[in-house]
Amino acid sequence: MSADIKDESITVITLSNPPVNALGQTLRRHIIDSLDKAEKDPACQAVLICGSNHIFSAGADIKEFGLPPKAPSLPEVCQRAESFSKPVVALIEGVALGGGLELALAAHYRIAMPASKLGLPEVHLGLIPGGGGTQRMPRLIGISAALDVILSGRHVPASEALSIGLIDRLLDSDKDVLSQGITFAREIIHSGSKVRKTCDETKYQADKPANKAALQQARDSVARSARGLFSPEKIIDAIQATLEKPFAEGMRIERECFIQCLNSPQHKGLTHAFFAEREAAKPPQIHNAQPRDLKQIGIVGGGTMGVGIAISMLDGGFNVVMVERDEQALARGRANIEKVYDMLIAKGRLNGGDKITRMAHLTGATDYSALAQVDLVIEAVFEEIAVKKALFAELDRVCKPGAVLASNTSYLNINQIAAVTSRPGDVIGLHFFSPANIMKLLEIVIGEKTCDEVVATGFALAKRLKKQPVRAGVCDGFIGNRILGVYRTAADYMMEDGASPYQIDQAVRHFGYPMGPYQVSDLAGGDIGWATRKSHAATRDPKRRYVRIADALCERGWFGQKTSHGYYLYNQDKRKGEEDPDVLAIISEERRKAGIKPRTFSEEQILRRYLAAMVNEGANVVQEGIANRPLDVDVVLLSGYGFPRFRGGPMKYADLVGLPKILADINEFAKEEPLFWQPSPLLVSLVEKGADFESLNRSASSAHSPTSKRS
Ligand code: 3H9
Repeated sequence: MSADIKDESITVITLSNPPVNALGQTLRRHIIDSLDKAEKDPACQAVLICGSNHIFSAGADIKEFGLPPKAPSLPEVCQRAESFSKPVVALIEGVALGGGLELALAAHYRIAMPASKLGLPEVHLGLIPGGGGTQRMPRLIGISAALDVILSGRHVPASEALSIGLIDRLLDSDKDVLSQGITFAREIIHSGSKVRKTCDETKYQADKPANKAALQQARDSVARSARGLFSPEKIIDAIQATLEKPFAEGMRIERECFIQCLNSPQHKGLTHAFFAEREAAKPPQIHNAQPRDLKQIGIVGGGTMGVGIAISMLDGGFNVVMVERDEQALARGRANIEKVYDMLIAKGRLNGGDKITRMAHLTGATDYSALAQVDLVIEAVFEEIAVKKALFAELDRVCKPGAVLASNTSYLNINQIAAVTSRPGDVIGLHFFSPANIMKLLEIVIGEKTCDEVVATGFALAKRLKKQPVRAGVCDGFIGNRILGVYRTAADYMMEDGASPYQIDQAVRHFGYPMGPYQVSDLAGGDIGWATRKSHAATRDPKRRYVRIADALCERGWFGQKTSHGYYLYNQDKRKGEEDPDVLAIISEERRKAGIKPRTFSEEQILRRYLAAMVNEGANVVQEGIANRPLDVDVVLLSGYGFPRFRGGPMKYADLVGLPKILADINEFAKEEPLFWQPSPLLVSLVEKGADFESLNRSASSAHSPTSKRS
């Protein structure tokens, strides 16, 4: 912790706890001790609180949650700052988030650099602000603005913070931060301004009808859109207290709600997701490797995936060369990119100038020689191994030495693709998800010979594109699609055994998914899976049960939304389908042909099968090294497959339910369907040892990263 600087009449308290100045117990103690010292110091006339390393504070130390509480608590620290007898100024640079902003709210004045961001993102961790944020913020900026900031958890830019009254002054980005802070504190002293307690602020309390309406509106909106989240309701309860109760009573209510949230499984799931995403982005393979420099990117293929990837690259600031087979296809690709940008402009998410700048970085070609100078080329051509092999042989011929050769394949074997080149170390899978410019997940598929430097380049690229990278090994479908194949089969078996697709979709939605598997199938288009099934028909294990329902729909040309008919019927409102009696009749007929007497499934029974299949295959994927750790499986399913974030991912969910219970379910289901329900050896061994997936995450982190602070 850096020594505090004392400058004449101003005591500077520096928050220093790298990397983000989280307010752990040592730092909290330091703040209280420094304030106590400054209070007694007759020379001190004002206190300036600032952060080290260009960041104020990211809030409470999330790793301390769940451990026995250690004094002083964050509310005590904030209370001490607010009740300080001399003016306290919070000097904000970088972010002031969560408890960090709550400390600033308890200060008497707040000033910030233009690039800073302020927010109370506790809702993303299943919490409510617990350091007085729900009580001080509404008093400072009003109920309506506070509801917006706290319920969204968004990072408010400093200029907006100034306009809503969250800060008192925007500083000059060209001048030294600390000296501007000291100047401001001196102004306060010389103008005779006194302490100004946020808890005493009353200016927004008077407008009772507007405040009540804002609270009701927030409750309605949360009921509509929070999909089972617990903390938003609690946030509103605590904010409501600012209208009805004195400050101290409001603080008691906030604490009560905070503790309820802290003890909820949703907080555990969301916190797991937070750390898992960060761990997944730095796998052991890249610890000692330097990424290659990337400036120019080549993209082969201007179809849906090629277009999405191109937009993502252009948004990331790269120069892009798109190669297509002829001018017509190239023009179509270019037009589709423009279409996406025009849509964003229409929605106010992009301005016309940005579109022009981005499009200026795009060039097109119909000859592979245009890729001679690119630093990385990614192909998004037809998903067929012979096509990919021929293309990579060509890329090997034209690309400069050191260029990364990437495939966007979703299933195919990267080792076989790499083997046709003279530089397999440079070949990697970069599996984007559709629409590639929107979906966060990027599976980085590492072949047997992919060199660490190329892996590191993939992860650096993901960061630049603001994607969530996860390292995956080579197998059919990698992590995500392989697991999807298995839980989707479990759903198909249930459908053939008696559950309707609508009932399955509903159960999955009630669990927290935005859509059920059959809605997803209708959205993606049934024809793609049908083509794959037909191509695999000759090699399919005849002993394995095969559900023909999807084929029966496709044979009628019912491919989902694009044909207005799939599992659902799409009439006027094309996106929201209706249940279709004809589909149910087809399912009944298929059951009859397969000799199956339908039985009923409760929602709970549906979910147990669906999730057990997911967890079991997740365990297989870890056991085989396709995923580094269970947390990598969680991140893939969370960021690419709609698994509800508040449950932390399937492996975290399994830990919370208890692995013995999941294994018992699998063993029970195996009595009916032994070929499909084979317990993963990893799951069995964890249950035997009384261990869980989290223990594997921990041991993998400590084995590979001595600096990891995961707890
Ligand atoms: C709270 O404040 C509750 C209170 O209201 C009440 C209490 C009573 N604690 O994301 P990055 C680590 S709840 C501990 O890669 P970036 C992170 O794990 C808190 N550690 O960097 C990573 O570690 P590692 C409310 C934290 O530049 C490293 O810092 N606050 C914390 O992309 C770098 O993080 C939040 O929810 C933390 N609070 O983004 C803010 N924050 O290197 C959460 C980060 O070992 N944090 N770490 O992997 C963020 O949103 C981003 O980390 C931030 C930086 C924007 C700050």
